[in-house]
Parts: sequence; structure tokens; C-alpha cells
Amino acid sequence: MHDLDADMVAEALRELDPPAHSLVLIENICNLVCPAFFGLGERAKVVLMAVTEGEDKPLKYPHMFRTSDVLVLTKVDLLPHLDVDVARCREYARRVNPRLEILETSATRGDGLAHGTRSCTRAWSREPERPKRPDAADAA
Ligand SMILES: Nc1nc2c(ncn2[C@@H]2O[C@H](COP(=O)(O)OP(=O)(O)O)[C@@H](O)[C@H]2O)c(=O)[nH]1
Ligand SMILES: [Mg+2]
Repeated sequence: MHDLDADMVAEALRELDPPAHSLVLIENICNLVCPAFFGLGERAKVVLMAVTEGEDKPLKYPHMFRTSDVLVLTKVDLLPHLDVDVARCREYARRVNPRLEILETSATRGDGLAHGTRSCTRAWSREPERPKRPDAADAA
């Protein structure tokens, strides 16, 4: 859904009424700009990026990668057919966020899914830090 906001999430949570300590996943199908700037009350943020999108995405949308805890590079089974350099993509992502955990997954082959789930659960289980805001300079 486009333009998810915290009020919509709050309303959905009231309706869902999950038991205490539940893990609630919010899939924010949006561009790589808005989710970096508008918090939804989330504990942790995971950015998914298909390798078909090209290795330069972290440099084009640094705020998204800077405010995320985990980057999941998806569809890595397609790499042999693409002119995409994953090592460079990782380097770009770490350049904007040295703390970013990076995973490579393929849903069709099953690569990295168990590891990815563990990493994301770890990120979601951490105590909340103060809200992350992209640098004002990035907004320009
Ligand atoms: N080759 C390949 N295709 C995938 C993979 N995951 C999803 N797809 C295909 O990509 C299309 C969109 O799938 P979706 O799960 O919505 O992934 P999205 O493209 O990241 O939104 C569908 O045709 C899926 O079958 C993957 O790991 N490898
Ligand atoms: Mg999709």
C-alpha cells in the first residue's frame, strides 16, 4: 500500500489486537524515499531490494539504507543473467550505513531464508533505540 502512516498502523493494530509480545510485520510497498522519513512506530526496519534493481540503489536512496537495520538482497538466483555487481552493492550500502546487516536471498532456491529470518527477528527483538531520522541534508 502507498503512503502508509502511523495512524493507519495504529488503527490496524487496534483491529488486529495482537497478544502481548507478538511480532507484527508491516509491509510498506512504497518507493525508497517515504519509508525513510515517516516512522510507523516500527521497532526495526528491513529494506528489501531485488538484485535486478541494480547495484547503485544505496547511493541513489541513501536515507532508506541509512535508516534501515537490515538489507535483504532478493532474487540472487538471477545474478548469472545480470550485469550487476553484488560486492559493489554491498560496499555502497555499507558506505551509507556501516551498521547495516546485509543478507542475500533467493525465494525460488531458498537461499538465505533461514538466516534472513533469524537476523530480522534479532533486529526486531532489540530494545528500541531513539527514533532514527535521516540527516536533514539528505532531504535536499
Ligand atoms: N527468480 C526469482 N524470482 C522471484 C524471486 N522471488 C520472487 N520472484 C518472482 O518475482 C515476481 C514478484 O514477486 P514478489 O514476491 O512480489 O517480489 P517483488 O518483485 O520483490 O515484489 C513473481 O513473479 C515471483 O515469482 C526469487 O527469489 N527469484
Ligand atoms: Mg511484490
